[in-house]
Amino acid sequence: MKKILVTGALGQIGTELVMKMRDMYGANNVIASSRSKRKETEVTESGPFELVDVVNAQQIADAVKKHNVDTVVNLAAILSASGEANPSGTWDINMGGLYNILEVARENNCAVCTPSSIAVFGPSTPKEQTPQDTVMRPTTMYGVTKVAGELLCDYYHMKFNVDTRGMRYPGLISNKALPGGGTTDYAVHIYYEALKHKKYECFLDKGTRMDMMYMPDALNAVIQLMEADPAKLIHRNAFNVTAMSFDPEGIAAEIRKHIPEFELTYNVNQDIQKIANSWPDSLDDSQARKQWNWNPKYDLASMTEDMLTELKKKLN
Ligand code: NAD
Ligand code: AKB
Repeated sequence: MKKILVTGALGQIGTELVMKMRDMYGANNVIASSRSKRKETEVTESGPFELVDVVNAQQIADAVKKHNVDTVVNLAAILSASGEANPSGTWDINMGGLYNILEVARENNCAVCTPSSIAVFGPSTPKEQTPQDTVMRPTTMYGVTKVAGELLCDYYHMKFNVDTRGMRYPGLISNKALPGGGTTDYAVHIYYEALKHKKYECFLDKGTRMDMMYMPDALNAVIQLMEADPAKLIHRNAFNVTAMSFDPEGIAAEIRKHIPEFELTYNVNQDIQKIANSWPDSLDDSQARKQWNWNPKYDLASMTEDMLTELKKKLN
């Protein structure tokens, strides 16, 4: 049975991943952690919880030893839009935190799963069907830390035999925790505003196409990749994964099938638009499909139906 430490566990992914993994592996085998605990939530109360700031290597090591951890899922990070407001903090947390986790993992024989992002790509990357192995020259601090992080994880595998794995997530859409300061966040906010006010003012321009995925598929991706037979993994850090690709008009058209009077307007944030323009329009995830049977379940239509149903319950 695995003993898993999740860092950054109170964010958009951790809020749902911890609960799913506690169901699968047993509540006491999944240790949620974050650098602070502002309130009690089901994540902090349904199993072990530790205060771990990933910039503090001793706190990571203490949690790993205390709970006999054998796997770390590292979710602590600063995302793209917030990262441009604080590049040096983004470097310290995304790179310094990952380095600390890899060192603790090397010393304590832990496997490490760290999500990467479509942010590893940049303006010189092929935009359509972006291949698994291609040009990676990102123009955001977040992207720089994600490329360097992928290389560092591969290095720890090659040099020290640490079992490191990761996937390049696209924008994630979910209905439990709000997203934490990314370029793709509009695709979550739009559903809340559609239900609350029947209109949404988008900070990205029409025609801005990016890859996206619904949270249930994103959770399956981590678990499937962590469980994958290592003999079948040619790549490790990190796999392209995607489920759909759309622009603001595309998601609005889908929402209008359920809320016909929904209105979409634009008030473009040029700084965030620049980030979105530097990312792919669509990813080729055939290597993940081949090497560990990646196969997402939700497309734009089924995700929209589920998002609106779940959010209606939450907002009522
Ligand atoms: P999030 O911002 O919602 O959560 C990250 C959490 O990390 C936050 O709760 C934050 O408080 C915490 N944190 C920040 N600094 C910390 C530190 N020093 N020590 C401990 N915790 C700290 O992010 P998320 O969406 O849950 O993303 C998790 C991972 O997935 C990140 O690596 C991110 O780059 C990656 N990812 C996310 C998406 C997405 O759309 N959500 C897409 C691609 C990749
Ligand atoms: C962001 O927009 O920063 C994230 C990501 C795609 O990495 N959602």
